[in-house]
Amino acid sequence: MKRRHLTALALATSVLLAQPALAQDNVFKIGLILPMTGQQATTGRQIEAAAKLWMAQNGDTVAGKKVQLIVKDDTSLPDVTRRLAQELVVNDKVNVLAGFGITPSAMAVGPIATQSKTPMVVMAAATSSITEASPYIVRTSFTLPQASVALADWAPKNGIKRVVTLVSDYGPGIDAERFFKDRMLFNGGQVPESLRVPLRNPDFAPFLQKVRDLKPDALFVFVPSGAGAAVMKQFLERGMDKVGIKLIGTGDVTDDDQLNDMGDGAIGVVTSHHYSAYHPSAMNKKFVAEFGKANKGMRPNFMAVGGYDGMRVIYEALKVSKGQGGGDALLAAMKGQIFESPRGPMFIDAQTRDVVQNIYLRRVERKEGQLHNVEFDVVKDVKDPGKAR
Ligand code: VNL
Repeated sequence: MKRRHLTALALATSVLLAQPALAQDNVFKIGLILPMTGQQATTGRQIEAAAKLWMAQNGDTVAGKKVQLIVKDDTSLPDVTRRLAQELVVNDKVNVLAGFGITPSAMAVGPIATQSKTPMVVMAAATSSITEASPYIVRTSFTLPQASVALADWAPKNGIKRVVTLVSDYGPGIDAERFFKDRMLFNGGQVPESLRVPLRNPDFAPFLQKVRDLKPDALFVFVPSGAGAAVMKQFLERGMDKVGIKLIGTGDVTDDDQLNDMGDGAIGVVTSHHYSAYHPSAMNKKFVAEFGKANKGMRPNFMAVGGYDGMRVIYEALKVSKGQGGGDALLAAMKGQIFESPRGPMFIDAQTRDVVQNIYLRRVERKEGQLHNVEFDVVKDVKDPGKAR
């Protein structure tokens, strides 16, 4: 009697325990770690909005599972990113880690992805070497070498032979500086000076004064998304354009999130990048319109498209692996994906897990009353040149 009672109790307990586990099995969790506050908050806001748009357009049930997005704010501090990733893996048992606004945050999480065999989709950070921080990393943003080389090919052919570089002093800036400079020299150009500004609270004034004294044909700039408007403002205030110095850079500086507020001084700035909100495809027009409608008219920037395509890669991998086989099956199904993105054609190289995509040359123009990055040339299917070194 006593024994039967115990068995019944044990049975009841195991059923109780099994229930949440069963429910858990039918949920697919994406831990989205982003800078939602602080200096890089625009990146978090753009990517979160894009991920939510993707889910609104494509539903939240994939392969019979309910997709749950868990957004965490790392304030762009890598120690916080690491702690949040740990909690998401251990406590929330997320199936995928995603987001990563800046390189140090992505680097901090690589070992956690490897140890827990959790695919990690890098939607923003863009230093070439990030994909080497874990075999579980897949990237849907871009790399700075990828974006910089095209501009160093364009510049000398267009009367810009002497260029001073000015970059944020960390991973992506150092990549941009090195690949832009090497390619300029290869093309017979000159880079008389390379300047680096701190990532946190940069003051561009003393650097711009130095550039003014050097009087190059152009100043090449890389600063992370969100910092471009400050560079543009100080560049114009110091009258750099008036003394004949052009501003060029990767598209981070004429970021679509800020460009329209930069004023007519931005007109004519040439940049190279993988995404413009003005990209003339049907898919992009729909993306921009629906993104704006869902977010009080906000214009998507290259961060948004990295988040949107990252969600595509995750959804497709879940579909193909049918939610079976855990992180390894999911990762395998992310590799080699090829699809049309609002940016244009896009490919996740199965060997490098990095993005292969078109890089466009664009010039800021006023179109339909708004400032836009208008594409005027394209280098097709660019692989990250950083991987060959
Ligand atoms: C990074 C690269 C961040 C490019 C960015 O904006 C950017 C990075 C926040 O790798 O840290 O535009």
